[in-house]
Amino acid sequence: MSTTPESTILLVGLSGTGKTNFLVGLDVILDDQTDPDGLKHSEFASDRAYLQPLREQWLRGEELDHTSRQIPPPPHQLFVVHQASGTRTAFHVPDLAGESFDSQFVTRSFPNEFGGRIQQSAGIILFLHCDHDADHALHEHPTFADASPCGGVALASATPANATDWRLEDASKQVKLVDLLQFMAETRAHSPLRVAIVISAWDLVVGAIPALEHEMPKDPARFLAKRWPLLTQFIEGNSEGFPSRIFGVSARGGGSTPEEIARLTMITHPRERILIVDGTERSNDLTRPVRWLLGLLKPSAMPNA
Ligand SMILES: Nc1nc2c(ncn2[C@@H]2O[C@H](COP(=O)(O)OP(=O)(O)O)[C@@H](O)[C@H]2O)c(=O)[nH]1
Ligand SMILES: [Mg+2]
Repeated sequence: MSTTPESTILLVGLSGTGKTNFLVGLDVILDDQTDPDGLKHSEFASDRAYLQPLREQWLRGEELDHTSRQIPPPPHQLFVVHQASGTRTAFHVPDLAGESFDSQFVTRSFPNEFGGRIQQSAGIILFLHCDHDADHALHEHPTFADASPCGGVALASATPANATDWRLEDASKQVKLVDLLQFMAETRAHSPLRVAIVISAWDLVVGAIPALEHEMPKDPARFLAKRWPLLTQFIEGNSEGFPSRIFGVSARGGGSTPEEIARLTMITHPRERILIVDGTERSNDLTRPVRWLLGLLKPSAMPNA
């Protein structure tokens, strides 16, 4: 049995992208792992003051409390064993509020502590919510269009009325994320950063009507390429600096209407609420992205085939 040094895995994503639900779902799976190649809890962290109440909310099907930016939760520590190889490891998973990542775009800085974590981390899990728009709504400022029927004459008066209303924080989500990745690469002095991309609330994609298949492809890599093209091109064009793998994840298992909550709480084994799609593999083993980041995922499992 080997023990690897403690690592840090960062959960990165803008607000409301499924980070906290993932952390809780991961904790549930670590307790009830059915994949012989998956990770399991080897022991509990002595301090579960952050995770335990959230887990209880999750089990009751409730919406989880919003992660506070003012009082950042302590980085949660997980002790795991990889049953197949006998490797034991521990890692810190800080669950930061999405606003911390939003504000990086505006202030052009990270808290020092976060910079240190980026340098040490084994990799990041980058979260996108399947229902969020990567871009601005098109034609948000239609005054940019040439309104003059006779061409050119009206150019001087075509100053967009709303241009001054635009603020840096209004930049599109995929621009913010590409900027964030560039910041992280610089912080790490350009040593490669493994990025597990998680598209969350995947149950919504699975349940989408066939007519939406073109807009919401059911393969996570195709979904990313379709809905987040700038981010996809950035990651693909910089694959040496950002080795990546794409996952579709339903960590909560469904919505938050009373009917959905009733359905979720009736499921006998809570782990069965969870779905992860990794290429052609479907399971509820949320440790897959973590295993990939730690180099413990079998190479035979081809990504996004
Ligand atoms: N349908 C569905 N919604 C989810 C899932 N995971 C998270 N959500 C919703 O996405 C929103 C943000 O989730 P949360 O984990 O708090 O995101 P965070 O702000 O990144 O920590 C909440 O309204 C969740 O209910 C899921 O698996 N399925
Ligand atoms: Mg959160």
